[in-house]
Amino acid sequence: MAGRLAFVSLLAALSWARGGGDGAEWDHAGYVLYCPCMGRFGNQADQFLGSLAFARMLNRTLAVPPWVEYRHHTPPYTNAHVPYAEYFRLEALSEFHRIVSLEHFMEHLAPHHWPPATRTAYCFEAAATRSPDKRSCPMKDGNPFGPFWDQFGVDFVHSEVFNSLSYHPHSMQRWLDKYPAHKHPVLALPGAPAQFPVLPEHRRLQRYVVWSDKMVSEGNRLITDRLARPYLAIHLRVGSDWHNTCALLREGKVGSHLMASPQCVGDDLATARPLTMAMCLPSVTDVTRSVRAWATRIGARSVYVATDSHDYSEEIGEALQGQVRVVAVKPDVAQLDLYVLAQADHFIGNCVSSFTAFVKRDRDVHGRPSSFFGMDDADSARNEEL
Ligand code: GFB
Repeated sequence: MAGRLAFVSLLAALSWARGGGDGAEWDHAGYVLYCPCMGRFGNQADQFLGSLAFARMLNRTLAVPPWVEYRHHTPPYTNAHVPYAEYFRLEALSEFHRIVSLEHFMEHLAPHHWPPATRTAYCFEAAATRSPDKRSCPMKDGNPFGPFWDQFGVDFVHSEVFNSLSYHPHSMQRWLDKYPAHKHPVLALPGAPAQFPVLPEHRRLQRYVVWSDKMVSEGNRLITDRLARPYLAIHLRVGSDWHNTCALLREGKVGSHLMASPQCVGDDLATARPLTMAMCLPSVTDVTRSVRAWATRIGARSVYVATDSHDYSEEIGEALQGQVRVVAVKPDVAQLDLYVLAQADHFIGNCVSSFTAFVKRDRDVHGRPSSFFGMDDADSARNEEL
């Protein structure tokens, strides 16, 4: 079976290399274009999986957008648009569905097949009502929308407004009837045609999100140079924006489902377990307790801390009585943290964060174990050690 899978992958790679999947030719089944205009990396990655499923549902090629990275605090303060292939292998996606990078689409296909006078935007009526004339899709209003399309020199000259469609599979036939590819070859959308958080059935698509060679080599170098296996990795989402997010929970303004929390509490709200503050914003005591329990359980020789703010490395070091190396690199490229978290012998993440969710899905694909701050399993590990 493994041999057959390898053979199928090889065929896919060869077809890609020959041009069968590199988007060199126009796809008469049409294209889906969108701006990943909601949230930061983890949010964009969640919605990317749904967008991939949406493109496949409509049998259109997905123009894979660059990641939008916000540089609010570092010069030049404008958004960076980082090609998908910088972090992940484009060709791995084509094992699931036809894709082309948006950069390739704009450079090689758009000049001939999607010339400026034909550029139509497609959006929900609710979005159009926010525009001055109440009838145009607000494709370029504000940041990140305007800069995203401006990087490709795209302006939209028409709008197609819809209201009785959704991105869910039960709308598939209505999409096909309303926007057949021969009349509407390029569906350009203001945001991802996907839900946040990712739908349970789309989580498995993470297996097609495969790290680029560059990330593998940089990540492995970091692991070899700085860590000793077995290593425990943790994600601390504790910065000021996160305090504001978790305040919604503390004040009872949200229930169990808060951003990526279905990954912990369950997808069905009716049966979801309660979401607690320790799951959203673990205290330093919660963190050191879980780290100590899991470090003991796996015999960790080092602990890798990825964080958006404090790394608590002093407190963690003390809790481990100086026996285990505690490493917090704080790399400029957040994806390097994601890579190292994904490779750990055990991972403890934050229930509510989609940054953690990316790691959890990646680890699930490779059968690596994960747990979450504030949940029982860390405590039960601790109890086993007592
Ligand atoms: O990835 P993300 O959507 O996860 O956004 P959430 C959080 C961003 O913060 C990441 C940085 O993309 C990183 O840029 N960040 C967080 C980190 N944790 C780490 C870390 O451990 N290491 C490094 N290097 N960087 C949502 C946001 O965040 O939270 C929304 O997408 C909003 O825009 C909401 O801010 C409150 O799901 O955690």
